[in-house]
Amino acid sequence: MKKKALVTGITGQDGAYLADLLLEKGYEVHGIKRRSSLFNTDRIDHLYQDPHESNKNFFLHYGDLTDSTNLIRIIQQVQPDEIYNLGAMSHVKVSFDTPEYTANADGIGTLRILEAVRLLGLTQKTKIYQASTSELYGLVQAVPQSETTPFYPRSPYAVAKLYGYWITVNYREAYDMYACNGILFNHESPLRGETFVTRKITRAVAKIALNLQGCLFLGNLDAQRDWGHAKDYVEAMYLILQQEKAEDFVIATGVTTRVREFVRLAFAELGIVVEFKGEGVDEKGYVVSCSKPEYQVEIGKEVVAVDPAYFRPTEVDLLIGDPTKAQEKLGWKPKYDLQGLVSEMVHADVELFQREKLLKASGYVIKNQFE
Ligand code: NDP
Ligand code: GDR
Repeated sequence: MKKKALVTGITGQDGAYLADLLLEKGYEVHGIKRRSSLFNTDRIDHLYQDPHESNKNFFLHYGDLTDSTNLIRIIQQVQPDEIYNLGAMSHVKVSFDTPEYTANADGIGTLRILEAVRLLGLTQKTKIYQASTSELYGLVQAVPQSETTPFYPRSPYAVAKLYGYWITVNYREAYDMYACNGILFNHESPLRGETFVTRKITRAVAKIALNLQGCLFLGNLDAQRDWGHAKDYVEAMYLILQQEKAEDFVIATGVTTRVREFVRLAFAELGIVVEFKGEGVDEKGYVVSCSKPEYQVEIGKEVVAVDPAYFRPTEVDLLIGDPTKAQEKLGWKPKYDLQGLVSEMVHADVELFQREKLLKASGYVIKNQFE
């Protein structure tokens, strides 16, 4: 019998990589997708199977984490061996604009999954992975952050995820459920949402190099993040649910980098050297040299500037994770380093915008200006 996995947030960055991994491992994969007025399955379109095919192993169900009736219906129908709860309003800055919705989807949504499994009598069958986050650490208490570092959330998103974290621990202890938190530090990829800082940078660098954009406006250039690759991190999610005992794990690289440095590395990938001058809101990045003939950016051009609109009411200044427990108990080790991650993201975006440039030259309108 094939194992069955149910993935919420399957249309997101991690959902797409996890679906690939689980299908590779022979699982029958079920995903929950939200109804939207435009197609929202770009990241998983390659997994589409004709509904009339007999040997299907990939299924999508309409649903939403804010609606317990559909969660109960889908879980009853699928009877999953494993649930990966990746669905969330995952943008920290946006959570300040939509705090109540974020609490509902990210906090109570987690409770709805746990409670559905309990009500359906599946506590001894279904293992649950909860997508917890390094944002729980928030205001720095100690570094590097490990499973025992105290939490101090700094956004409506992080507070909602704090509820998700503890309700997962509580259901594990109260009902003897196999329910675990993966406390994952930032992880990125070419599939990363366009408004998260790394993807915003790699898209802009590609566009600037191809003369499709003038300047990149960013918020806090001093923030430090522990950035890994999503492909490595979904492997850890899977491993967390394969242990004998349900436990929580920090997943991180143990290396931290400032936003400013990520920008430098991304430009350098295309042979463009950028130097920063000035301080605070007046800080700017200028092109010093450009060594690759295919990317002609004017020397001295201002390519990065600060826009305070991107500042957050409360910021998380420094994240650096301690993955020792994951290394020792899960045998988890990332395959990508930061350089490899930056390189893959930048070149994927160059390819994307080279195609867009061709379309533009042929008279097509370029969409998606709202970043
Ligand atoms: P994305 O934003 O790329 O994906 C989020 C997914 O959740 C999308 O499929 C989205 O659907 C879905 N979703 C949003 N709201 C709801 C809802 N109300 N009901 C059902 N589904 C919903 O996030 P990532 O893939 O990057 O992250 C996956 C999970 O891991 C999230 O929970 C995130 O908070 C958490 N996390 C992420 C980290 C990271 O660095 N990437 C680090 C630590 C934790 P749609 O496509 O329709 O918008
Ligand atoms: P984060 O990721 O908030 O860490 O949450 P994001 O990429 O949005 O921000 C990282 C840091 O960069 C600074 N920053 C900017 N951020 C954005 N988005 N846009 C900008 O223009 C900009 N300029 C500077 C931010 O202030 C911040 O310090 C991500 C999400 O995936 C969460 O769901 C997840 O839980 C955490 O990572 C771990």
